[in-house]
Amino acid sequence: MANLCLYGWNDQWQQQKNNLSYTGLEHGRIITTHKNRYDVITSQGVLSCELTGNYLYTKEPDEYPVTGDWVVFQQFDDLGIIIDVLPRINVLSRKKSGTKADVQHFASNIDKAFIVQGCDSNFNVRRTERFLIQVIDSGIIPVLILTKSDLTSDADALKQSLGKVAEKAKVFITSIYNEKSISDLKSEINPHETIIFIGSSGVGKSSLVNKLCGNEVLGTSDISTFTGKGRHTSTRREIILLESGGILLDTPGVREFGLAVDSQDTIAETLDIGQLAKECKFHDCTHINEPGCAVLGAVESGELDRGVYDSYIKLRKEAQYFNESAYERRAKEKQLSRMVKKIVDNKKKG
Ligand SMILES: Nc1nc2c(ncn2[C@@H]2O[C@H](COP(=O)(O)OP(=O)(O)OP(=O)(O)O)[C@@H](O)[C@H]2O)c(=O)[nH]1
Ligand SMILES: [Mg+2]
Ligand SMILES: [Zn+2]
Repeated sequence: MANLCLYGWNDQWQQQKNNLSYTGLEHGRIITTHKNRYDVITSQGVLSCELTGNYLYTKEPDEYPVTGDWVVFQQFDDLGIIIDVLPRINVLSRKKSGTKADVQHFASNIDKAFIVQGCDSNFNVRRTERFLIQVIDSGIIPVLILTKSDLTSDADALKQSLGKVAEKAKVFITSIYNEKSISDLKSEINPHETIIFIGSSGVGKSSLVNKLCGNEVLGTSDISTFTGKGRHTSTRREIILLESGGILLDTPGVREFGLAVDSQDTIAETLDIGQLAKECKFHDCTHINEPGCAVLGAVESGELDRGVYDSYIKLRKEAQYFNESAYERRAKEKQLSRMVKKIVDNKKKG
């Protein structure tokens, strides 16, 4: 028997289930996602589940359930059939690599995102900004973790180099060889909170999860940390419980983290440009070449770091492109479904 409260089930979820009149069905949380199957933790233990055919054919792949979702299901022998997904509190996504505007959801119903970076050659301020923007845009509390601190003589300098971005989140400097750093990080995890670990491959996400749990629940790579090069060791997203309470969601590292944000405001706010922009002469200033632009003025005076400004322009362009392409794609999809409907209707008539 599994106590689903340990996995985050509470009165609000029960209410959601009741509102949708699913009281007669069992519920559970997706702890691992495979290609066409889901491992769901239920009150009876882990059950392998599939989607109903109706779900598969009437929904877009980006509407399929993800790790972290609460689902209602019906059990047939040792297989569960997922009937529906309870409305998500939030979902963490990115732009699918190699596409213009396809969204890939990482996981849902997350309280905090631990954004992990190595204090070795992996460290990259621009990458941190990306992760931070996406996390904040999804309504998730970000936490920055600079790990492998044993590999540098000055982790504080790295933290300093994050500039104002470091003010948007708590920052932890950790090493799996420093117990105190691990227990400090653990104190950030409250019982019933779902924590997702994100970051490039090989930064040490699974190693941190193992250390926090106090045993080797996840496989980690044994590649030379000297080169700092990662190979994907974790291949799927999975949920692990902390004995002291807390739900940890490990993810495989990503090579590329494309933004999938709806609002450009999050980019400006996260990079601390929002306030400055209010002082520009023109309310629709693009901060590229307008006279009286407070943002450009701040770059000139050194108040705003040029690297942050360049990053802002680049990420804003990326988000704009993503949104325009997503809009075009949706319009094409609508057109296609209208065509299909017409054909079906004509067939019925004929
Ligand atoms: N020196 C040092 N090495 C570490 C630390 N944490 C992890 N490592 C090493 O870094 C390598 C990668 O660690 P993983 O935990 O597998 O990294 P990951 O982020 O889960 O990687 P993917 O699953 O591929 O995304 C392993 O060789 C770990 O032993 C640390 O704090 N210090
Ligand atoms: Mg891993
Ligand atoms: Zn401006």
